[in-house]
Amino acid sequence: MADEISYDLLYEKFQQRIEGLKRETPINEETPLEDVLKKEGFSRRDFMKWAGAVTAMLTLPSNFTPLIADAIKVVDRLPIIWLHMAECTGCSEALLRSANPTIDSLIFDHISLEYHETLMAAVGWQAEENLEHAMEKYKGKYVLMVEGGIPTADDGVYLTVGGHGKKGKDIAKDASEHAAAIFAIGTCSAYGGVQAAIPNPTGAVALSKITEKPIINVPGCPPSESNIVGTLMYFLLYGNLPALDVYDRPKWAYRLRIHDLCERRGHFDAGEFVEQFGDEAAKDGFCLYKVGCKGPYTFNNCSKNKFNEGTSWPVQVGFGCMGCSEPDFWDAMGTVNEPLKDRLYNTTFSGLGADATADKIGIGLLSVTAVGIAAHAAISAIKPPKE
Ligand code: FSX
Ligand code: SF4
Ligand code: F3S
Repeated sequence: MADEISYDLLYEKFQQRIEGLKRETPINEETPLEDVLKKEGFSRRDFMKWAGAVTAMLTLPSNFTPLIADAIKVVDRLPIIWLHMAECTGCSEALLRSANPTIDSLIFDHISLEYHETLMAAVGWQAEENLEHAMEKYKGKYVLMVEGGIPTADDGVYLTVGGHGKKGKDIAKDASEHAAAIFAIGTCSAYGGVQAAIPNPTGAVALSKITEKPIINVPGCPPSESNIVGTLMYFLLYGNLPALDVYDRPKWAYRLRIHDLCERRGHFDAGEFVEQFGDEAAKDGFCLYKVGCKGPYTFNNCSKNKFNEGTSWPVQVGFGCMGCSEPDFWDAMGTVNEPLKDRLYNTTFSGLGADATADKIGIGLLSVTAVGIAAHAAISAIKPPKE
């Protein structure tokens, strides 16, 4: 009953928020989203299916689906500034460069991207001016999305942007100052990423080390398009920040371990492991733990949401999870093709172990899991490999 009452209130709150946004002038005055989707061949049914999936993803009851469908139509009232720091642009690619556009990518194309270095037409001084104008015009209203780690060694000289040679760390700090919400998109921005891996020559750090402002981390190398759009939808609906775990990741997306929802989990529990890539067990789709899967240590929803238009995800194609949404995974997750075995994963970014769990369930619980995995692996090691 208590839940029903709170959902009623939430429904009302969302309605008010959407009505409020409707009263604002759309920044993107071009084609309405419905027409964009229709032109790309998406039916009303496809759209409602998408809205239903987002509703479920945000762990809202299914009667919220029409509201989500309504909300997305006002997404172009949110000005977005997207900054590139040190990275591979995989986060932008993940979202925008699928072979056929998805509803997620079309939405992202449609929203008002006031500044995005790899997408905007402007170049040189004009681009720099665009950023300054957008920050001024939408002061306190824009959503800032930052992709990439931020070099700080030698006062940040390893990342400068534009003709004035402004340092990445200063651009990110300035843009953070008057943002309505800040998303660190990808593991690089959330935790430093590949350029922060030992020996980290450029002194790359997470966005959270550059600004005091609250940040929502959307890690993954890259994160899925649905986690990026879902985080945006959350902000659109609630108008505030989602509940976050100890690493500032939204709990609705990063609450569970890869291992908890993995389609190969039954094989793990049965002690059926791939011993080497290409063996019979690999063909049978057995568990990838012994060839390096870090799913037991990694919090993300990849098995549910998948990548590339929901086609697949690492474990499905036969390669273990690398732990790409965990802090310092390049260094802390060991060798890619080898299991961590009984090594506890407890020396990471900010001194917390991933094993502290999304909700601080406690080191103890994971220690038991980790020991369980080691024992499990040892037991299966003495079993003859499956023919
Ligand atoms: Fe690349 Fe983004 Fe990895 Fe980093 O994704 S996919 S290196 S998280 O910042 O571009
Ligand atoms: Fe899936 Fe990896 Fe866990 Fe095996 S170890 S069940 S492949 S997540
Ligand atoms: Fe990354 Fe593991 Fe998902 S490597 S993409 S968190 S399956």
